[in-house]
Amino acid sequence: MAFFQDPPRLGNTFASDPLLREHLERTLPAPVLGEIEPELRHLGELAGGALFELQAADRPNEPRLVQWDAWGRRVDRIEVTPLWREAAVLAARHGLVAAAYERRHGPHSRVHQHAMVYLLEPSMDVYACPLAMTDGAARTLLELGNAALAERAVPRLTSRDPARAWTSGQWMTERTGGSDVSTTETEARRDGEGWRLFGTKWFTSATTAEVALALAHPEGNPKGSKGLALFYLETRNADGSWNGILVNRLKDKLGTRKLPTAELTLDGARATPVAGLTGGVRNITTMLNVTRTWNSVAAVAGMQRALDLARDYARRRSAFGALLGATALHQDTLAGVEAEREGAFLLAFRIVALVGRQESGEATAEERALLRAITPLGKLTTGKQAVAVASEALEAFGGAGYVEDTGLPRLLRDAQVLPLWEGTTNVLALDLQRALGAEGAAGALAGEVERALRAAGDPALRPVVEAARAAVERATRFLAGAGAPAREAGARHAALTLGRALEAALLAEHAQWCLDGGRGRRALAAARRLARNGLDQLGAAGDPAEAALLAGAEGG
Ligand code: UCC
Repeated sequence: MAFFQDPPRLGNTFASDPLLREHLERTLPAPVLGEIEPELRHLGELAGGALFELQAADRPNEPRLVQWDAWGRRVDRIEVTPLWREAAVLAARHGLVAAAYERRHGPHSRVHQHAMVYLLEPSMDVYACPLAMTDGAARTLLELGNAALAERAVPRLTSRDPARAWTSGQWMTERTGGSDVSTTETEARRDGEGWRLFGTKWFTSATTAEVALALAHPEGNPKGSKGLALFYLETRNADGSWNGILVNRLKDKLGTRKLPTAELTLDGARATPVAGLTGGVRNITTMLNVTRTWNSVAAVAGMQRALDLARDYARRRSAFGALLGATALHQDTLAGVEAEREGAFLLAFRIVALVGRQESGEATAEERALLRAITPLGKLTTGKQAVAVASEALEAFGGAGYVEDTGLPRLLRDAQVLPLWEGTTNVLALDLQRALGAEGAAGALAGEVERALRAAGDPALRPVVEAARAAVERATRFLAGAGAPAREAGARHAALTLGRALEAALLAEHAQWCLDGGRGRRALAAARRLARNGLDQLGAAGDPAEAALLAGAEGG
């Protein structure tokens, strides 16, 4: 009989993730865990079962822009796919944004929220994007203290009722740039009724949102980022027509294919300043720090999904007379990748825990400084790991990982956006340097690594402790000692060194807890492997003479 390969399968993705369960048990009070665990188990069942099946069935579908109706009216209707429609309902019902604002579990509410996001996102095809921006918009409106806007929008942005819930966009990027937004061309002009926006937004994700926070340049303000203001706008008028917005086209992107990302013309969209008529960039950073945290969680969620599938496949696929999972080389490959994802997971969820402490007013000054630094650090480190892990996981399927109807290539395409949007690796490496320059921040980061390493007393963890300490010392010396051009050239290497060292430290701490509680040696093996994968990335840091490598043939 002809041979047919069994496809990889998922079970309950909460049950199949010991690290998630251990982490929650280690960091949450037992009553909190007792309250949230049944729902997490349910979401794990859904994510590995019915929603996973819907995702597979939805694979060929993509969002569609219908610009004209049959009678020639401009309608610019964006139709999303069935999976996204289902994701919107699930997200509202389970409170994927709301849980953070209801604060049922005090400082642990953010962990609760992001544990749900982590479980559902891999089966929702990047519906986390609109949710992240919605969370970011709610936090920004509250933090900037615009009571009228907060009262109007936050109950909708945090609603559990799918019929009432709103999502938000974050409209920054223009043709002039998405990293450097100082040359934003969108103009804000005042008329008798208030402010109106005119310009082009070049990359607006989830353009189905009901509201958006947008950067614009109020007429008469000085040029440059300090002359920008942050505006709130509702995308539709009361009668359902667009609020001075034209959808020019949807972007044809490498990945995030279910996510409708549009180019927009703002042609007199009514908008309200959120907090004054300057300081827009500083004001939108509240939103960016929220979406960067989501990015870290989405990165670790994607890694876990890729590995869950690769592990299952290794138990089903035979080659050269043995199951793949029983061969030493395949085991070694997957172990190296699993160690990356375990470190990344603990870094992402450490950020989440600190956000929860900050929002509940319990964070110390040191924790606040630490959070400011590890938000970009986590985003840049986990984003890079997500791409590497997805690529390796696809390779673990051989050619099947490269074939669309297996559903596997999406894992790599959707990972590739993670280091790119919400601040590229380089932009965030520079932001990290800025954050570490603030009083107490460098000490807070070094202190966090030490805190975790001090907990890791088992002799088997000594190589991890030594490697993490050495990496932090080297990066700290580099950042303190290098002149400005070298510090900029080495920013990415220094940042990744710090990020990987912190991951190793958190993993060592976790491994010790597992050893102490008789929970096995998996985390110990992961910590040791992460250290052997390499923490110190400064070896590759730039030499100014390397500029010649960019010169091409004519540059000599
Ligand atoms: O929008 C995009 C796609 C949307 C899709 C979102 C989906 C998310 C899904 C995730 C889950 C799946 S893509 C576009 C993304 N663009 C960015 O993220 C911007 C990247 N660029 C930067 O972050 C830059 O560092 C800038 C834009 C912030 C730098 O701008 P400027 O003009 O040079 O401004 P400054 O002077 O550097 O910063 C202005 C102020 C300063 O404070 P003041 O005014 O008091 O001196 C900074 O200290 O903002 C402060 N600041 C911050 N504060 C800058 N960055 C931060 C920060 N991260 N946190 C706190």
